[in-house]
Amino acid sequence: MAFTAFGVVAWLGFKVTSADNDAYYEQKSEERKAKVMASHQSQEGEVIPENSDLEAFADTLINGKPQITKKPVPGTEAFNEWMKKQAEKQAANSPVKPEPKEENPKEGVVELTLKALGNPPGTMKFEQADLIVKAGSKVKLKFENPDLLQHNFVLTKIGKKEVVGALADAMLTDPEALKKHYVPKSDDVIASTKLVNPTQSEVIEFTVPNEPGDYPYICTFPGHWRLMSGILKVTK
Ligand SMILES: [Cu+2]
Repeated sequence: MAFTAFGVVAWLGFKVTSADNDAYYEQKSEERKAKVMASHQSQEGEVIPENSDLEAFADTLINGKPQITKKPVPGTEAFNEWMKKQAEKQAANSPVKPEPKEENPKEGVVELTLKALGNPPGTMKFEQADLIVKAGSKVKLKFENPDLLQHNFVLTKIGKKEVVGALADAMLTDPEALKKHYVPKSDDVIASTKLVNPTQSEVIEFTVPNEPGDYPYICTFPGHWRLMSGILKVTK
């Protein structure tokens, strides 16, 4: 009996300590992330996105040729112009993010704008981590891509982010993948845009499901969805 009691106490002790450790490591990892971001931003000029390597690799696999970067050669007039533009973009993108606000569906179509994060380039994130809309609304969504990489927007059914993400990754071996804009053919996909090129945008219209809940949205360019995702919060 005493032995069992000791076992329970020891187990509880372990639980508490391990929870503390998790929080500690999470905090440490947040700090590390902040440091990395700060060091990126402190560098003059732009950081060459490591993730473009993945994209170039994917392109090589699919098209058999490496992707040609549009970045101008340093020292040229075009490069100075490009640097200026990047700096302006950085200034425009850094202010505080707007709070997501609930739209009123009763006035016809709800207009939403979702942006890929363009700064730092190649971050592979959406600027808005969530959007809020009422169940059954008609939505007109503008997806803007100010990033240097191609991205899309794919809305999935509740809890289907991983399923659709895995289907997207599997498209690396599909020779038709680019034609399909890397959008997997699946009943779990509710709405999607094409693959939107850098500095371009696309507007799509769709009807929000009637069932309230959290509907994940992801970019299905292979490898992006693990970082590049958000939640469409559907309310009653
Ligand atoms: Cu993407």
